[in-house]
Amino acid sequence: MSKQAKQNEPLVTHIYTADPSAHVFEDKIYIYPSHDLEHDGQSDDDGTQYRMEDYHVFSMDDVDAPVVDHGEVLHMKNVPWVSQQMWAPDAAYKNGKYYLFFPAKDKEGIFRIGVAISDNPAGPFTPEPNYIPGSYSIDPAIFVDDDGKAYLYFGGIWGGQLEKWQTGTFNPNAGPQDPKEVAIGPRVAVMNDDMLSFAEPPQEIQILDENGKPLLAGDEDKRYFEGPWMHKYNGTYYLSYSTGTTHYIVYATSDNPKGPFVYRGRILEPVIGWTTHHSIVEFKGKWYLFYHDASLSGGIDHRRCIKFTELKYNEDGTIQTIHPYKN
Ligand code: FUB
Repeated sequence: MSKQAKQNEPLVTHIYTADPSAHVFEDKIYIYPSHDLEHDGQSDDDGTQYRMEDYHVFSMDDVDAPVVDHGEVLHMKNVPWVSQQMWAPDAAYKNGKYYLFFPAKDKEGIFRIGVAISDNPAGPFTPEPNYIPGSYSIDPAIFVDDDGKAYLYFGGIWGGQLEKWQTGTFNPNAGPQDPKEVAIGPRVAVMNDDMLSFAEPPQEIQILDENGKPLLAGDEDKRYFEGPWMHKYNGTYYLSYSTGTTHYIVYATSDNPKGPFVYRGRILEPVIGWTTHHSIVEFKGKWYLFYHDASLSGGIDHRRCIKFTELKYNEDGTIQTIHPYKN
């Protein structure tokens, strides 16, 4: 079941998909998205409506080629530690193998991050029996730098439970931040060479405004909410993410993959649906933004569809803002 890829149109229409993490492996674009389920159940700020149970992998030989569905590559029934909600995944190539990183709730209802391994970018993936020790929250994004060092970025507030980890242990009663507090940052951890464990405890990333002051929880059009992505352009590290409540994809830059990062601007204006989540990849000398919206379902937040569009830089390295519904 394949459909010709076209920019700004759903890449897949036979199932609902979201949170596309795109990479170039073996000269093709591979996409690792969430697989949204069609249900009419409860919807709330904790994201109960995002009930995903499995992952499919998609590939495109080129940006105008058919999108191939490689089928179900991992199901939660085969992951011993998972109880529910397999949310946004990502993948990396290292040691001659492909590693799929995915968040899900453990048997105690706490989000953790697991790894599954394959010899093939299209899977299927074999999960490790336990989640990564010391992992928590959601939205893993794995970045392998030019020197081979792998960094795992992760974290999401509200349903992603990041507020509950501010003291280092899980506090189920921790609530939203005061708007005057310094905003909670995403986390980064260097992976061990086996890609299965952290080489060091995760660190919180600082995101500063243009004047060098940390963004505050009340800076809702700029502060971190969820969906981190890391890419490198002309030697600079670009951390991009969703602002959640204000529905932007924004970015901050640094000369160090662990930051601190300085806020630089917007990449994507709001899309149809509450969530926005993206990835950025270079393919054949051009850069592309993969994103999702809820247009395929007529705006139902948890029935989304993955899309892509070209992303352009200005000469000074800033990114041109994309307006998803304007030509
Ligand atoms: O798809 C479930 C959640 O919605 C993701 O983890 C978030 O980034 C948001 O897209």
